[in-house]
Amino acid sequence: DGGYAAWLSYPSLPSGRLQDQYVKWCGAVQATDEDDTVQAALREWQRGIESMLGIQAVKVREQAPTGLSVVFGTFQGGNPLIGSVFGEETVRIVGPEGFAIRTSQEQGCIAIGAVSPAGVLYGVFHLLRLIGNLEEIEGLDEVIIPVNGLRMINHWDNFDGSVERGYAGRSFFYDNNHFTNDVERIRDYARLMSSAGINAIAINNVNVHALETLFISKYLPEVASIADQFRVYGIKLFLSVNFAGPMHEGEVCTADPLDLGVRKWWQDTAAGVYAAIPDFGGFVVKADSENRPGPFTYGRDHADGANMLAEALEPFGGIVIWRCFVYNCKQDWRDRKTDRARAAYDHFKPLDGKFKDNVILQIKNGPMDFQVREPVSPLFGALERTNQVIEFQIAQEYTGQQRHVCYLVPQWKEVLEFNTYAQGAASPVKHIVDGSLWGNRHSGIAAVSNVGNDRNWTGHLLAQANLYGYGRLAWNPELTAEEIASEWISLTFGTDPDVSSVVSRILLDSLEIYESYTAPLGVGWMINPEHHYGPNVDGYEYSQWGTYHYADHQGIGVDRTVKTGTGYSAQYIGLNSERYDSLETCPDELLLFFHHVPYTHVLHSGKTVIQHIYDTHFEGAERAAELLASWSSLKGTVREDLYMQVEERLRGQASHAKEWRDQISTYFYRKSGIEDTGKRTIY
Ligand code: BDP
Repeated sequence: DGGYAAWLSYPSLPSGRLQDQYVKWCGAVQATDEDDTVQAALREWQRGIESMLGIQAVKVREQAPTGLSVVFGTFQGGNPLIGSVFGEETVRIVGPEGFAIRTSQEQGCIAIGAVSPAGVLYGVFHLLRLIGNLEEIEGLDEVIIPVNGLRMINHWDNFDGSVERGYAGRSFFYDNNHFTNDVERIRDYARLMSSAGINAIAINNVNVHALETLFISKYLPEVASIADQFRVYGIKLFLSVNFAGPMHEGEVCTADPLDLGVRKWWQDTAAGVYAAIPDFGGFVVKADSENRPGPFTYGRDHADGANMLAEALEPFGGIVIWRCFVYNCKQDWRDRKTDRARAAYDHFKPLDGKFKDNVILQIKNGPMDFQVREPVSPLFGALERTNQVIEFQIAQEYTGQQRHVCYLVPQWKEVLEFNTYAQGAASPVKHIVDGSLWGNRHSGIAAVSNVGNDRNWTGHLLAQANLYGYGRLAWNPELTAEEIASEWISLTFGTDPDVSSVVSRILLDSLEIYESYTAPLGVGWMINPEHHYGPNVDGYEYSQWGTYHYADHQGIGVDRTVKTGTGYSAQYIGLNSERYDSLETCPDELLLFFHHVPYTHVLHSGKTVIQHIYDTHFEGAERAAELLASWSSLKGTVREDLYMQVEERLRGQASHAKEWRDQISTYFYRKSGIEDTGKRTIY
């Protein structure tokens, strides 16, 4: 297996009271809806039950089951048991993707009912998850509804089979400018995604190359067959499109969004897409960013660009997901007033309220680019009249590239909990992205995928926890990082409490450990240019990408204050703006993001900046080595093939963490000339 089944491996459960309970209820199953999705749920249920409990869930057809059973279906599907277990009130509140689940002693069944077949499927995955986590199932009575409407994955897969920022092999959608048509792999991927709650997937890179512009025309039949697979699992397919699409196919010689020929081209193209894929989700667009074409070329703004595409998709119910990752990647590093961090806000804040209501802005969680630590993007809170989704990166581009373990759920939680003060004292990001703060028509969460054709999907087996965790968090941001880790561990490795406590500790400590031996105090980058792996303090320092730390012999950090710096801190609202702008109140972990300080500056922790750098790097490397030691304690307990994969990665991480430690501490020792009070060897 090698990790292929991931969290759907359904490890067999220990015998005991709970197992008896499950066996008692799960011997028979009834799912009478003929719908493909409900039938897929039935297959999933039978597979899970057999694997976890070692029994067959016997399918009961028309007649009511005689003994105890599990029954699921849509409310309108006509199964009398579903009708008798759930009242009208439940049907009314369940919503398009939610489900109700109830153990009815009277009817002798555990029933799952939903409005949509996808809701039924989510309910079945839920019950399997409860069983896989040894939860009681005798007193169930809940209505469960996803908190976020859009729960999306963005693939950065290229038609040639490479994956931009992919760390788990190559694409399983494409190879060598062909579609792989790997039906089984794509189906298993859809199963995994829907079991984690994902309902939208964009299958190609936001950087759309020449041949990929043909996904919306010539290659529609192949795209449609992927959509057919996704549909069964409640997932809508999206495509990234090239803003200059009309020009690529040579029919129109401009991409000006106000040009009638261009508008017509997009309208016709959209019609063609919907003819092939009636439930097509919509377009994802990266425009005027990192050399991609966009409306700026024609003196138009991003509302013009997005609205033009929105108009084309509107008749079919499609949406445009327009990315706010727009900045100048050719800036002059000598100009200390230009600040890449400001860019998204400066571009999009003035456009608030100008987008059509089937446009959604996709905003990266931070103002820069998925660093291990950066503040939350100030655009959250600034757009009151615009649909928006947050964009996370599950792929570990800057967080160890799936060679280091870095469980990102705690980082995402922190971002979602961040209070923007946009509308009174309690305006956390999670209420902006779920649409509740401003009553948006569309809202939710998107994230860059971390999968590839590696046997275990994510390269590092423990990186599966990020993929699973992302989906679960998008479904319900109230789940804790601990709860998510614990679910994932049971579903992947089984319910042995020793395994659970060791793996859970590794996951939960990993982000802090990674942060401690890499770039310090929120300054970011310090990685090798282009591939972004491994330490290189000055790698981007004199480049045009806008990614600076400004370290010299006296101090370090980027002055983003109002008085002496770039003024970025003023993009935040009220207390946040004051807190970041002041050296006294700026939190330590973001100090160098907002301030340029001498190495001797004393942090809230009581340490100087330079001593903090030395200490965290030495401790971090030590703790990285301890991760390997803890994992080793599981040898013989965790399945051998899984054990070995992780051991190999943790070994690599332990030695790479030392390289980080040595380069960073040496660099700052030489720059500052200040001794380490810990008297460790720094060259
Ligand atoms: C950066 C990646 C780059 C992506 C870009 C994006 O380094 O490869 O194209 O983000 O989000 O993180 O468009």
